[in-house]
Amino acid sequence: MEDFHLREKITHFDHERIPERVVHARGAAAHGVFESYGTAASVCKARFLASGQRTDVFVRFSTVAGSRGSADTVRDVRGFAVKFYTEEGNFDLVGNNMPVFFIQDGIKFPDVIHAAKPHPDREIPQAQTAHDTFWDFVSLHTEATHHVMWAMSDRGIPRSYRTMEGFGVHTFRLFNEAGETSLVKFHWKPLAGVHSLVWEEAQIAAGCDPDFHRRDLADSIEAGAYFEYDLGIQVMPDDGSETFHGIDLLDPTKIVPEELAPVQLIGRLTLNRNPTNYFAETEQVAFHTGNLVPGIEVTNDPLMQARLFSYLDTQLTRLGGPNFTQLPINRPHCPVNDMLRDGMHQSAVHTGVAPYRPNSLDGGQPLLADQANGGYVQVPRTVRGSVVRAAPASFADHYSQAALFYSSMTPIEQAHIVEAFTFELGHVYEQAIKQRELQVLANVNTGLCQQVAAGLGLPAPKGTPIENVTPSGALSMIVVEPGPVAGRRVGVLADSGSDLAAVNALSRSLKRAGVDVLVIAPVGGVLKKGRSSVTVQRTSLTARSIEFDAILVADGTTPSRDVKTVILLQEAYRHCKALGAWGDGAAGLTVAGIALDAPGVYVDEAVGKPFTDNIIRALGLHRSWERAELVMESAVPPARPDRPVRRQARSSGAQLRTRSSGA
Ligand code: HDE
Repeated sequence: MEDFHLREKITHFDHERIPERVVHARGAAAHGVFESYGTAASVCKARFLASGQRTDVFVRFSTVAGSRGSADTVRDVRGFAVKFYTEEGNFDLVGNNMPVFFIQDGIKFPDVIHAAKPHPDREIPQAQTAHDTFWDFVSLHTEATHHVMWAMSDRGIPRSYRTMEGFGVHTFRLFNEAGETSLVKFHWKPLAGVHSLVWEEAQIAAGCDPDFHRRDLADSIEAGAYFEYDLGIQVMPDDGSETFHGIDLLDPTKIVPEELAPVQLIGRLTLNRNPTNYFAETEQVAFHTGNLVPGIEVTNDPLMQARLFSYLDTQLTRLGGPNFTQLPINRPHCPVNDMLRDGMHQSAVHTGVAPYRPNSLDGGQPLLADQANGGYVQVPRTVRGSVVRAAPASFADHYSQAALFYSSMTPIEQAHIVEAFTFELGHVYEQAIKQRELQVLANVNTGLCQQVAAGLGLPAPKGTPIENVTPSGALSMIVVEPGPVAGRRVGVLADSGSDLAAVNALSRSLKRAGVDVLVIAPVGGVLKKGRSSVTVQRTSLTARSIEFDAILVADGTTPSRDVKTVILLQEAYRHCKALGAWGDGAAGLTVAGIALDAPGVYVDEAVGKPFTDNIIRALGLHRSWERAELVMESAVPPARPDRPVRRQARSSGAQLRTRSSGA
């Protein structure tokens, strides 16, 4: 014990942990910059929204239910929390990747979270809602219905943080220099488009690479492939009614369809720097919905009001006292002159003798934070009515927007929703809970209820779904025109017999479009042929289909019967990803049982412009959804080991060319 080095080291080690966040414990973050277009200046006086302003930001993405070590790709809501270090102080936009919430009143937050978290007796299941307590709660608490539709949709399993929308959820009140107010909803629109995983990929990733999203964020930024989003606002008049087209703007279970109030873009967020230290930055960052700057106010949404209390309060336990705002990641990037003093972990050395106001001893400093001194002052407004614990009548509508959401989905997205409900309820033990949730679904959409009931083997109850819902096209994630491809990843199967010059040429031309090419070979090392060589980045043992948006087989590659390679190709096929080959590489697809004329399969003679154009177009469409029907017909494409595998002779392009190459 006299060895004080030992004692210091062990003592410090003993106290290295702090409590994880009670929700959103699992997260990953990045630094970046926000550049304002100036287009919001007419509705908001916040200086960081003036034209051309550049503001430092720190963004933390998260899942909600899982603990800090849980997997990234579980079905869950994703947090999208942005801290703007503006010259007027910090503005935190603490949003999610879904525009609505489970509850209308903050007092119910512990209820919904307790229901979603693992069962208190066995502490299982981790990071998922496929269990009795969650469905018990939401089937009884029908205001969650709209949010549950989002969570069961593909939005619950994003492909990447890069391809995820963000929403402020609540309605905010903005005001301009003249003091004119507007009601506003915030949106983040990813430049890479909105895309998700398919459920099987999410499950595979949770096992093979639980850091799937975190790795993607860090690797991409390191490679200079930054994540970009536009910030947009829907602007509604602040006419005293706090409604818009009959939608209660203070109800966080409701959206305003973009067709009614278009999203106007006001600035660009670019995530361009990884944190230096996970604990110091990502873990210790403390977001707070009350971090607002002049020009931005909250509204009387009862969910938001409760958040204003919770985000400050929770840090007292998590970060050990009231001075967490002084931590480097939380500290505003502008001067701070407040009268908060002392307390645990005080790191500021305050000067002066008069931390009170009014004072004469410190020259009257700090000044009153009023309008004249650039302080934060709310726009006055009149409030009338009785104070009661009750929800307004409009909050009683729990189904109309759930129905709107479901009817806005394409058939494949609806099929995924049916599958998700059936999967989740299939994990519920209590029959009464399943039946109750089916009753909820019956009030949303009869077809949805019937299909889920059929999957569960239960009778479909009758409900009273709202007829004649007007769908909102903006809610679907399926694109008909190819979107951007930067940040996508293509795997190329090759070996020492492959045409490596073509692999390099392909790699170069896809790289120009921002697409990364990784070579997958039977074993690691460097492949050499003639004067060409390529470095192997994945082997048949380390490659899993989940990390690739397309998989190609190089000309000259020996068709592999190796089960890992066959699974790699078949998974990509099942997940409707682009597949392709050039030259006799096509035999590699055939041996895996993949029909060369299936949708989204691109075969050509050589790596030329038509081939790379096809691949880029396919990546831009994200998936070849036309294949989904074939996949459903035969869950696994029939492998044909009985057929002798012959290396295909170089055949004419006409024979091999695929549909979308123009044949
Ligand atoms: Fe949160 N939420 N929340 N929340 N929330 C937290 O704050 C809370 C809500 C959201 O990356 C906690 O610092 C209550 C809505 C994100 O660090 C806690 C209510 C939305 C993050 C908390 C809500 C969110 C949090 C846990 C209902 C979307 C992660 C640790 C009244 C608009 C921030 C912490 C990060 C984190 C409370 C509802 C988003 C306990 C009481 C609605 C993205 O304070």
